[in-house]
Amino acid sequence: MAIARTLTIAGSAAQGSAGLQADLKTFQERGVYGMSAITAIVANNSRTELGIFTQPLEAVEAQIYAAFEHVGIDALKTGMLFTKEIIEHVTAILKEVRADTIVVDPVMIGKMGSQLLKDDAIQTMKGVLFPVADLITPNTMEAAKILGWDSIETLKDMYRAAKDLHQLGPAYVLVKGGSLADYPAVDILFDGESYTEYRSERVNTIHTSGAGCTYAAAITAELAKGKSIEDAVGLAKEFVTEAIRHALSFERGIGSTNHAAYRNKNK
Ligand code: PXL
Repeated sequence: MAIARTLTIAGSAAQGSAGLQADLKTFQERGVYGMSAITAIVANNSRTELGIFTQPLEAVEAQIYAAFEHVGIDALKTGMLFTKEIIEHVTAILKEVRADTIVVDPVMIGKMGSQLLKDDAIQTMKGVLFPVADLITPNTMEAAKILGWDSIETLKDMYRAAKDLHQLGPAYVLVKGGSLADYPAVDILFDGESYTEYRSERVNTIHTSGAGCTYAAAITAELAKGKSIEDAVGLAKEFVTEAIRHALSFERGIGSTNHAAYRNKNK
């Protein structure tokens, strides 16, 4: 049986809501075959100061080759890449294996506040990785940081940001406006010529850990199955909105997006 194949190159989020755990759960929910290459293990907890365990470049490289050689890839996404060395190495491999359909989620800060991209790696992400991306998916905070702006506060700012980010080389830019206070959750897709707006109602919850990862993973899954970027984003927006609407609280701090919620949507 032929099945679409996806890879996430990302961090492990030990608590299960975000990172490659979110990606693999989402891949499974969307009916594609999921694989992972771990860049770093994130395990923040109260017992030890050590929360992030970066993997050696050789380990990252070996995992990516394993996915390409043993299975093959229809679409892949990157999440937490953490260091400029990892970004450079991953980009070189993706060029060498001629990967296409690359979704870059420029993950910077986790919902629990962990720094998931070093400050000196932002330039590398912009200059080296963005030009090979088919789609980049920054939220407004990430978009502002990448562009060197103070902040993005309005829909108009989001349109300008999408345009400026497109200049950095990705085929498509999706600026996610979920954190803009005065609007429903509006996201803007730009392909260099035209803009598409995606809207959903704002869900009032703090339990959104993993939302960005889940959104980008759902897009990647739909692209692997052959959907256009416009349609993949539309489906993924519904998928992540449902995951936020039915978020899981666990009654301690910020809870998880519910990666399995969408399957019950129309039941
Ligand atoms: O949600 C962003 C994110 C991405 N990747 C990893 C994470 C997190 C948030 O905690 O841990 C590995």
